[in-house]
Amino acid sequence: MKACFIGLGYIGLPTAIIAADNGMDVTGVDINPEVVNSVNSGKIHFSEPGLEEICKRVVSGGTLKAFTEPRTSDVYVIVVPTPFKGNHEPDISFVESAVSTILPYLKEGDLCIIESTCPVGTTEKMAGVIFSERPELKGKIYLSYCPERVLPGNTVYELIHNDRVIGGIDEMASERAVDFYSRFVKGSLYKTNARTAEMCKLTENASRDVQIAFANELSIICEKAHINVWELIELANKHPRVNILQPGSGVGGHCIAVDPYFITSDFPIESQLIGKAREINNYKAFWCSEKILLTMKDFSLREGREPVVALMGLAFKPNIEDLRESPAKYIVAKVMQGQNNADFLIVEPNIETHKVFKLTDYREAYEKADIVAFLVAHDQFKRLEYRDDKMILDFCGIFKR
Ligand code: SAJ
Repeated sequence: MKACFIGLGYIGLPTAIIAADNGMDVTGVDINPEVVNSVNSGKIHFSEPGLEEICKRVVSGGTLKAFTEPRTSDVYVIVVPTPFKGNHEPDISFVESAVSTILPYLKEGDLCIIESTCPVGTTEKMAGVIFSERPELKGKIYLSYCPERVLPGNTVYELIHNDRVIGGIDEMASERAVDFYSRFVKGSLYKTNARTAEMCKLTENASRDVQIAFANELSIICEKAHINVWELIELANKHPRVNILQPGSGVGGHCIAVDPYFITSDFPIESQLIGKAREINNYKAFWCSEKILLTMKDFSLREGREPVVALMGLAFKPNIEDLRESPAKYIVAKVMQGQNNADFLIVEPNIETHKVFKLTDYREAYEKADIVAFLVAHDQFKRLEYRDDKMILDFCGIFKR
């Protein structure tokens, strides 16, 4: 079976690699020639444990080849980004242009899959585009929506073992997509229609966002009520039917901080809770920055000098190097704005350098700082000893005090 993956990013490239490793003849397509060259030399352009090894194997074995244009295949998988515009409206232009690049290659019997996170109705809309340009293919090709669910950092395992939801525009399209994924997925494959599969992806991430918002709201209440939120959540979770997530400095990344807007933008009146959760999680980052600024002001008034402030973490979540939509990065930028006299030590142990911030070793920053704000719960930070002589703002539960 020949498969052509359009988009060689965080999801498209790993999926193409795993498909190629399971006997498929795979073409990877990306508009960026640097990505194409790096894949053809067996390298991946982001960090993902265990992936490069498999990439080298499939490239040297000839089952994965990358190009800037598609090649004729039996299956086309669209895995391109769907960001949002300034007003939080989804931008599906990359999906639209991916569909137009494969249009000339489509032939009777082909399967076309959209994996990109999309607003409800996108697959039907793309079917409309395909059949208006190529009416002779109506009823002769198969179109499905099959979202991914992998957690960055654990992609190789989860791509193979996670269950998947598969939504065809008709029963036959679902069947064909199940056949395709069953060649490399060991998890269960659940069939549904395209609209439900699109909504399922958005629901999963919106559900996590709402649950994190609950924890973040609790943390703000507890601060005012002089209650340790970490102890509170641990105790509440002893109830057999309660499972509260952990508060942090906000919600980031390219999925959970983005996908709920695909619901709120299409259903603004109906999605009250989902919209509020987004607001709470965004507000949490602002609240953390205000706490740091207030603590700095108190310090200067008391000590008669500007404090040394360690800002611990820039990544969007623990133990990764990914800074996309990171609340920690937002907090650092916000706190440093206009504070020209303060001495800031910025820490991110998972990256070597940053184009804007000068980075300091986490132990050195902790040692030198008067105020320490923990923004991301990296494992390295958890190895530090609690120090009474510092003002510690523990937004992500490093010491849970
Ligand atoms: N976070 C908290 N408290 C928690 C858990 C997470 O504040 O208790 C924060 C993290 O620090 C981070 C954000 O939430 O800023 C998102 O992190 P995450 O680990 O919850 O999720 P992602 O964005 O890495 O991956 C999510 C996953 N979706 C769900 O868990 C429902 C993943 O399975 C999806 O494949 C991925 O989105 C995606 O691509 O959509």
